[in-house]
Amino acid sequence: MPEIDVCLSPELIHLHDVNGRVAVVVDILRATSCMTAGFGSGVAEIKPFADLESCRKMRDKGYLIAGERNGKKVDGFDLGNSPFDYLEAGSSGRKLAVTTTNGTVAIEKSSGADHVIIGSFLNLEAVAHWVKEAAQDVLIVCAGWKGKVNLEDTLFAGALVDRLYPAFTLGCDAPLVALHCYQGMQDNLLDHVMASSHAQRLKRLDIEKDISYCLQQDLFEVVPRLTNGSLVNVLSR
Ligand code: 3SL
Repeated sequence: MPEIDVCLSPELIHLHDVNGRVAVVVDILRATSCMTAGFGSGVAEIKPFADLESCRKMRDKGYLIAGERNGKKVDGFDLGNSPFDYLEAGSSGRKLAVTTTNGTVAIEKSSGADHVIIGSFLNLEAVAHWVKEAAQDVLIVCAGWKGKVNLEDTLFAGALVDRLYPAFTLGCDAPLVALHCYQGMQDNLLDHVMASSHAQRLKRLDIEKDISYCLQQDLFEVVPRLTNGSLVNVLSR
C-alpha cells in the first residue's frame, strides 16, 4: 500500500526523501490557488522561480511576469498574487513566470520528487484522483510562511489525507495532525482561516475576497505538474 506523509514546512523537507515520491505542493494563500485558477481559466504554462531576477528576465521571452513579496505585488511586475489576476491572464491564454515569498520556494525545494503536483482547495478532488491513480508514495509539502507552519496549508493537507486514508498508510504523525485539524474545522473553514496569521496579514492589505475565493473546493479539474521547469496542466476533463 502506498504511503502519504506531510511536510508541514519547507524547512523540514530535509527530514523527508522526495526521491521516488509524488510531491503535492500547497500554498493555499495564495500561490498554488492562483496557479490552479490560472490553469482553470486557460493559462498555457507557468514557470515558477524562487528569485525575483530570474523571473523578471522571462518578460523578454514573452511571458507575463507575476511577482509577490510579503503579500504585495512587486514593482514593475505585470501581475501580483491574486487569483483574480490569474483568472484574467487565463482568459488570454498567456504563459506566466511567477515568483512568490513561499510558494515558489516550496516548489523548488520539492523538485527532486518523481512528480511535483500543485494542490489547492480549488482542485482538491482532481489532485486526489491523480494521486490515487499514480499509486505512489505521496508527500504533501506545505509552503507555510517563511519557514513557519501555517493553518491553511495544514488544512489542505488534512483534506487530501481525508480523501486518501486508509487506502494510503500514514508516514508519521503529521498526516494525523492535519487530518484531525481538517475534520474539526471543515464545516467552517473560512472562519477558522480568518483567524490565521496570514489571513490577518492579507486583511491589512484589504484583499479579503482572495481568502474566501481560495477556500472554495473543486472549482477546477486541473492538475498542474512540473515538467522541465514549467508547470503544465496534465488533466482537463
Ligand atoms: O508566499 C507566497 O507564496 C504567497 O502566496 C503569499 S501571499 O498570499 O501572496 O501573501
